Amino acid sequence: MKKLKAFCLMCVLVVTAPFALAVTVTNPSFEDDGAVTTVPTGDGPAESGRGDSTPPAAPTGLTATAGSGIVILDWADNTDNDLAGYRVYRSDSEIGPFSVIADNVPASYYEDNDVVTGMVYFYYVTAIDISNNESTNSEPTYASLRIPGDLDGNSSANLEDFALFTQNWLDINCWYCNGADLSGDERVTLEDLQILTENWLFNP
Ligand SMILES: [Ca+2]
Ligand SMILES: [Ca+2]
Ligand SMILES: [Ca+2]
Repeated sequence: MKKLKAFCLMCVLVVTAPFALAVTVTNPSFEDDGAVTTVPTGDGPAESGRGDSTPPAAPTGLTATAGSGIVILDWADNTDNDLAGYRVYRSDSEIGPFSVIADNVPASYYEDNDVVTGMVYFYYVTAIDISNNESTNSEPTYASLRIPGDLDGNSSANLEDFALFTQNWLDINCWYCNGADLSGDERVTLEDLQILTENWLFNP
């Protein structure tokens, strides 16, 4: 038994020695000059692995224009050199949640045909670069497919809408104003009341 142990110890020494030697031999080449370029990278996704992590600028100037069965989105062209495209987000609520309705949009323009009359849609867009970095959100905007003055979306401008309207009376700097800013100037004033009354009891 002792002999065997002694023999095995020898074995270990003999067997491990070459490895230890190998390690001491390979180490210097690693520490030579710290040149990372000699480390093999294989066929991995070198492009994405070495791509930048700087996202593009957020798109600006987003507008949403409602038409018949369509909302047309337009915004300014990004000037990022490594721009790959844009991503369009939409929600049917001012506060979200927003979900992606279009990706890899090549131009600063998008037509949303998947819309329903009587709805209000809220949008923002982001820019994506070739390393798949996503910008922060553009300023949000919205498009209404309701008749003007129909704040609750039941296809008529009536007392219920007037009640909602008065709740936001004289609000300022509200980008949607719960629908009460009918003129789109981010404030609820007599101008909006006039639009509401013009469409009073309108029934398409
Ligand atoms: Ca554009
Ligand atoms: Ca209504
Ligand atoms: Ca207004």
